[in-house]
Amino acid sequence: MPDSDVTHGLAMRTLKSYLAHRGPADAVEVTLRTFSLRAREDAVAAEIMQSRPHIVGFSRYVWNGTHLNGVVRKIRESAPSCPLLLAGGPDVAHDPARSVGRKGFDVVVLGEGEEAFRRIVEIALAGSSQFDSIPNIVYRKGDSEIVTTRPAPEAFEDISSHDFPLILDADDHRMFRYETSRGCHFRCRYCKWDRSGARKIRYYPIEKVKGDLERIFALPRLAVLELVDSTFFRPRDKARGLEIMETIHRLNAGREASGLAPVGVVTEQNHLFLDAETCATLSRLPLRNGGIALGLQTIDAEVNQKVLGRGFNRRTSLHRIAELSRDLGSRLAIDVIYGLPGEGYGGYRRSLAFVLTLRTAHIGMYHFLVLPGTHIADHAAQYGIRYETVSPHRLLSSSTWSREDLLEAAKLSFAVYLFYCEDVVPQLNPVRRVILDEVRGNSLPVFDDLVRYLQAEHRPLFSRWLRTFQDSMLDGLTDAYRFFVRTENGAVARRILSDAVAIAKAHAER
Ligand code: B12
Ligand code: SF4
Repeated sequence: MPDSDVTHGLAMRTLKSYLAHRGPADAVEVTLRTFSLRAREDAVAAEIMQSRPHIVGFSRYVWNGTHLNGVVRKIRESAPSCPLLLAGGPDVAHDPARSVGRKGFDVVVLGEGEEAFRRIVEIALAGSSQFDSIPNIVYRKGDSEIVTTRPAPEAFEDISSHDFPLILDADDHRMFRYETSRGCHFRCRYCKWDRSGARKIRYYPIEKVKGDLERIFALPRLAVLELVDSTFFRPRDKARGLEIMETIHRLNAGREASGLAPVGVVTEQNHLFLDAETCATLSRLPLRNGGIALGLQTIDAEVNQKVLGRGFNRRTSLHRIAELSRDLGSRLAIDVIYGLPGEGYGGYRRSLAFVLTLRTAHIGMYHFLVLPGTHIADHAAQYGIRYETVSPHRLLSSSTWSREDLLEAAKLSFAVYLFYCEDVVPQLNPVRRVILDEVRGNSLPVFDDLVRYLQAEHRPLFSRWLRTFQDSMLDGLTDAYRFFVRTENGAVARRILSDAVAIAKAHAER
């Protein structure tokens, strides 16, 4: 149940495609459903049960775990004969035994799920509920026995053999997520990107990728393609990455020739792997503003190396990122994290101040999540880390971050989103223009003043936005956006805009 109203998550598409091509396809009908996180749990449960499913599979991530538990409870309460309830996804792995039970899921699949899903369906179709032969799962046997099957860390999908097309399935397709490879070459200690931990990238066959892209780009309403690979241009992947980007150029040219708008691309890249040739290729993509995301996280070399386990040469990296921001301009978005172990609020401010000098269209500022199963979570005590035991596992405090520091960092980040990041609240873009055109040097003090202003002049509103923002970044920003578009808020909105422009201009004159 991903949190998008407009598209299905990629996991469910890949699972369905695998089943259709490798599984007992004729005997099953697979329907994909996506719900907003705002949908009521009983309504979601009722809608799922309306089609009288035999098996219901859920994708569980940090952002939907609590909601999913509620939906599962409602299904169990409402259905006299309950379907088999499965869960998979990155957020089941850390505590599967707690998710499985008479009130929870029947089966939890750990790690990549295509083959496990196929085998569960096959066994269920044969009328059995004995899943012991499937590695890497936890399931309820009978009324109360919880079985954890043989671990098989090596059982990662051989996606190079997945030569069949991805089933696109019906939805509005304004945005589509797609992967051409899995895994990551690095193993940063806070990240769960590469669940194999193998520091290896695995690839889908290039002909399949091209075929899928061809069909995806034929979708008339498609506006954005999000490529969810960890990176594209590692030296040994560069030729392949360029081939994929050139395919996208060709397909977009085809769209334009037939009167369709080109598709904007969003992609994650590693600054170390971008050179003149790859930048030139990326520059030709109709990338959305901030379409190329770089996960900088912090400019602190020691934190990068000793705490996060990332190779990081401060001089080279910052120089390279500054060059990229000149070459790729507004296409670039840089991500930073507040709450990282080993650095405090002062360190975060230094990273943010650096990123602001790059004048990118977007900055991603994220509250640190202590994702269970990561090295940092396993060594939480070493950094005095306290974090939420339930999703999304936000940092609560650590040896270097107090609760108050985290709150200050959230306020500052919120102000940067509001008044700096292009189009988060388009009505406030004039403030960004003043900051970019008129403020010289470090612009962080402008945002300190903007925070002070919101606290002094709009305290209830700012507190509400901030509370929502701290619960969910997207919801907090959406709340602010909605405020500014409502005509009944026009007078306050205009006042915030003119006061904020004046605050920024005051810094320009210094
Ligand atoms: C696209 C993406 C997003 C998208 C949304 C995704 C969506 N709605 O579908 C956006 C940009 C919104 C996003 C945001 C965030 N994301 Co994100 N995102 C991803 C990304 C890059 C790709 C997900 C994907 O489609 N993968 C491809 C599919 C095929 O893999 P998969 O989802 O893991 O599915 C496989 C298995 O898990 C399993 N499986 C999955 N579901 C099911 C269901 C069943 C029934 C079965 C049997 C098996 C199964 O089988 C699948 C096939 O093998 C992943 C990293 C990655 N490469 O996976 C991070 C990732 C999922 N995100 C992550 C995080 C932390 C976030 C944020 C919280 C970051 C932040 N600090 O704000 C935000 C939160 C968003 C929010 N709403 O609050 C973490 C999640 C960790 C976790 N425990 O859940 C990941 C793993 C990245 C990381 N660095 O660790 N994200
Ligand atoms: S943070 Fe980025 S580079 Fe590091 S392991 Fe995760 S995906 Fe790979």
